[in-house]
Amino acid sequence: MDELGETRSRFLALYDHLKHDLMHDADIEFTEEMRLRVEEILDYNVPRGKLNRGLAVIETCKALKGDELSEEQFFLASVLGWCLEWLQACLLVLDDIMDNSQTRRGRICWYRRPKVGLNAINHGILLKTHTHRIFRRYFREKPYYLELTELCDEVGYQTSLGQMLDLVITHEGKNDLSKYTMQVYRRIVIYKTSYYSFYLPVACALLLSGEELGKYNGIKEILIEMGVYFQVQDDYLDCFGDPEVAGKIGTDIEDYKCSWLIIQALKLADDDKKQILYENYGKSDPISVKKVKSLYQELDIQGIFSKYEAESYEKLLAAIEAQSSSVMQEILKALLEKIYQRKK
Ligand code: GPP
Ligand code: MG
Ligand code: MG
Ligand code: MG
Repeated sequence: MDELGETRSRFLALYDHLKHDLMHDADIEFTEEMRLRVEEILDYNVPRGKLNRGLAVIETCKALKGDELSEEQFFLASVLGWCLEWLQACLLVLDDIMDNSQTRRGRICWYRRPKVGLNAINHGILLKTHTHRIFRRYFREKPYYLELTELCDEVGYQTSLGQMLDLVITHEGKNDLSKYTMQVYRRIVIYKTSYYSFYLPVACALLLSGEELGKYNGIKEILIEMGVYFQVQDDYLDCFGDPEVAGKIGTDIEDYKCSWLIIQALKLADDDKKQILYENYGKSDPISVKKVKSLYQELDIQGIFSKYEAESYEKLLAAIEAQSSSVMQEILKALLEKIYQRKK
């Protein structure tokens, strides 16, 4: 097994331990029924993703140390990594309800499961409260506890505002599709995706390694741009990805989303094509969706995406190579390589 594969399996091995902690919390009088339900919620929603965010905490800690982590350091980095995966599970459970999605990670969305429905809102809240309990249990005595807690609260707040913007803009776009501009788009995705997906794992690893968040100038900006690139890919895959590979069926056209694709199409379309977009975007009937997709193809949005992907990669790489710390360069490059030309 290669090094990454080994890190992954050591990381995965900790999941049951954390789940066990939560199901046998001494402060709560669990019934067997409650335990089973919690276990079901966790097993369905927490461990089955790409684990990018969780693993990034461990990889970043390793790089900052410049050596293998001790057992204790690996354990703490993994606990923190799992907290980010728990947060991700919370966000996805709730996002799928708001986006009326069908599938996630290759299976039916949690809220669409029998006997779940809108109970999933509470399950999302439960998953979030779990992160606080895990934090308290393992980090309470640590010198960085307060800063870590505040960091996670701040990023949670930013993400929630980003999701709010995503939904508000969708509502506005319904009256006027021309509201969808790159400026608006960047604001949404920086808040809803970049902070928690890219800045948070690296910032967590810095605190865990006893370093200051502001130590490396300019990395926050790079991580935010990486998040924008990641969300553009997500928007592309929503329409042109293979649901079998991505594990989810796209909903952005039906949902009237301010997606990167519609912004590009609006920029290129002449009046006739714009008319087609205005008439068919945001409708859930398959014929309308097909018309929008055909128009994307006519406008060669796929070609424009490939160009964007190559340019973003080059720009990010140049910004990373301008970093004075070679360790930080290594960390950021690893993150970029993981997502470049991703299919899921
Ligand atoms: C990705 O948007 C953003 C999130 C998952 C953050 C959700 C934030 C909340 C506060 C619930 P997306 O809808 O494009 O993701 P996906 O394509 O995976 O559904
Ligand atoms: Mg969404
Ligand atoms: Mg969604
Ligand atoms: Mg999406």
